[in-house]
Amino acid sequence: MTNPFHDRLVVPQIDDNLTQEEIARWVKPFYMSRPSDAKSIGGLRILYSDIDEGLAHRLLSLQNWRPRVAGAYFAAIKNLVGLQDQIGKLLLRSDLVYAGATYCLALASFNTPASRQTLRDYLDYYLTTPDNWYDQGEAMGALTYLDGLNGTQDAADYLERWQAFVANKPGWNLGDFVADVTQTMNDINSLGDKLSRPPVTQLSLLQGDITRQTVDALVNAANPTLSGGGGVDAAIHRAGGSKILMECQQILNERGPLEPGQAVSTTGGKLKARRVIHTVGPVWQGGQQGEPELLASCYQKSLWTAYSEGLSSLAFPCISAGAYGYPAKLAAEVAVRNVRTFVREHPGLDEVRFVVFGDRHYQLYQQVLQDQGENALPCE
Ligand code: AR6
Repeated sequence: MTNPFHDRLVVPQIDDNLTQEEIARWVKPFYMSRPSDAKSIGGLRILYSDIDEGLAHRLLSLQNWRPRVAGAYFAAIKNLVGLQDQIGKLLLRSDLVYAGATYCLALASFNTPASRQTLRDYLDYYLTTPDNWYDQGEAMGALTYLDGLNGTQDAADYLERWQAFVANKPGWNLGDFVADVTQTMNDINSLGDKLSRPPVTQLSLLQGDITRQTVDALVNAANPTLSGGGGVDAAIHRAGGSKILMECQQILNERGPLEPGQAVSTTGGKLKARRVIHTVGPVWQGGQQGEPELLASCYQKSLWTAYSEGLSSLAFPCISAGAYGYPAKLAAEVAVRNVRTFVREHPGLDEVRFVVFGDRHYQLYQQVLQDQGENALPCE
C-alpha cells in the first residue's frame, strides 16, 4: 500500500550516476556509520570544506539509499537548512528504507518550526501503520531530543500512539532511541570544534617488525600476483592469516596482476591493523627505468587509499629496498618526500609511521627525515 505522501509530495530525482571516485569520496565513508568519532575525523576534515548544499542536494536526489544517507548527514553537520523541505519530503515518502534515521537527525539538527512539523507529520501517519517498521523510533527520539532542547512537550502528544505501535515490536525502547539521537546530535555539534583545529600529521620512525604495529593500516611491499612472497610480504601474510590471501586472490581474479606503482587494500585479518594496503614497488634496474616515479606512486596511491577509506594512521616498510634491490638511501628519500607532500596537501591523517629493519636503515631514515626538515618522533 502506498502512503498518502507518495503522490502528494514530489521530490527531485536525477539519473546522474556517481563516478567511482565520488562514491569512494562522498558515499562509502559515510553511509554505514556516521564518522563522528575521533578516528574518522581525519577523513572528514579533508572533505569538510568541500561539502555544500549543491553536493548534499545531488546526493539526496539519487535513487539509492547510500548517497541519500551521506547527503542527509552532510546536511546535518553543515546545518544546510535550505534542504529541509527536500529531506522532509523524503522522510515522509519513505520510499527507500535505511535512509530515514539520518533524515530524522538532519531535521533535528535544523530545529526549525518546519523541521519539527515534519517529524510530527511523520509520526501522525506512520505510528498508525504498525506493519511499517520504519523510522518511527528515530522520529520519536528526535522529537524528544528537541523537546529537551526547546523546553517543549511535542513528543507527549504521541506517547499513547507510540505504546500501541511498539506493542508487537520487542526491543523498541523509546529510551534507547532518545539516547542514540542525543549521542549523535552531541557528536555532530562537537564536530565543528574538532574540524576547526589545525590538523597535524605526525611522522614517526621505528625500528622493528611492521606486523606488530597498532595502526589502522599496514602497507605491504607485495608483488604483482598478490600471492605472498618473501620479506615483509611473507611476514604480513603469516601474521594476518589466510583471509588476506583470499581477498588478494579475489582482487587478482577481478583485475589481473597489480602493476608496479599501484595499490589495493584488503582486510588486516588477524593483524592489529584492520587494513592492509598492498603496493608493488619497482625492481631496481639502475634508476633510469622510471623507478623513482613508480616508487613515488606506491606511496601516493597507498596514502590515497588510506585517506579515501577514512583511515587515520598507517605504517610503511621501506618498499623495494629488499628483494627488489632499490638502494635504501634513495628509497628512503622517495618515501619521506612523498609522505610529507601528501600529508601537507591532504591534512587529516593522524600518523604515518616508517617501520624499518636494522640499524642501518633506521639511521638512514633518521638522516633523510632530518635533511627534509622533518621532526619525526621515535616510537616504541
Ligand atoms: N617489518 C619491517 N620491515 C621489514 C620486515 C618486517 N617484518 N620484513 C622485511 N622488512 P622486501 P621489496 C624490510 O624484500 O624489496 C617479496 O617477496 C626489508 O628489510 O620485503 O619491495 C614480495 O613478494 C626491506 O628493507 O620488499 C616481492 O616479490 C624492506 O622491508 C618482493 O619481495 C622491503 O623488503 C618485494 O620486494
